[in-house]
Amino acid sequence: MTVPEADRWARLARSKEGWARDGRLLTGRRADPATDRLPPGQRLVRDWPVLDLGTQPVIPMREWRFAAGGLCARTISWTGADFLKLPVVQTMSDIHCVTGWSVYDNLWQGVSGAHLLALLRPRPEARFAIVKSFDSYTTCVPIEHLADPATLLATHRNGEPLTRAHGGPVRLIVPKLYLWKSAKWIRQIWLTDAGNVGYWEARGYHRRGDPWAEERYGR
Ligand SMILES: Nc1nc2c(c(=O)[nH]1)N[C@H]1C(S)=C(S)[C@@H](COP(=O)(O)O)O[C@H]1N2
Ligand SMILES: [Mo]
Repeated sequence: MTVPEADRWARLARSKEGWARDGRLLTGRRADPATDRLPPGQRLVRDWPVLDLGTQPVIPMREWRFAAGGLCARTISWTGADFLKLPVVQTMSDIHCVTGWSVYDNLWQGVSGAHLLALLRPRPEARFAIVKSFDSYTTCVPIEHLADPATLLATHRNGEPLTRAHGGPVRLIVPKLYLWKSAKWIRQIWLTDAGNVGYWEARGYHRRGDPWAEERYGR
């Protein structure tokens, strides 16, 4: 990354902190996913933007390592080869970024969050998944959203492997929450009893982040 690019990313991160203080894009409306396709304050875009903290790690699948555990019966440690042996599913969903853009009709392919949870066997007190990435990004996802049938540890979009810029080789896709929960380049998922742990959550963003309830900021 060049210096001007690094500055641009640093400025974006700072303005996003300001948005949480100012309540940017809040409409005060609630929308119903059954009847309204676009959540309040969102606009549809055609091309999928790239948004991150400016460091895009290079991880070939053969070097990818992943761990999961925490408040559950099992601990998991996968290589890329282990991951590629898991059952694959496809889901179609829309994505909604808290900066205001939405992209419709993404066909995702990967391992379901529900399958990961079935392997882990969470304890009853597990309420959040703390997700860590290779760029040291973190976020928290309520466990019921990890279990949601639309949630994937995704490797492909629209039949193509995820590019590095979009989080390949493996990223989380949690389409029913704002896209900052969909961590790119995932390396760890840890089940805990408390949320609000994460890069944006520590900077004023919501612990759940439901676009239909406009949970952009706050707890
Ligand atoms: N590892 C990692 N994951 C991340 C981020 C990041 O900086 N690092 N940014 C989040 C934010 S704020 C958004 S909007 C989406 C953007 O994903 P995209 O670049 O594929 O559109 O990734 C999310 N996941
Ligand atoms: Mo975002």
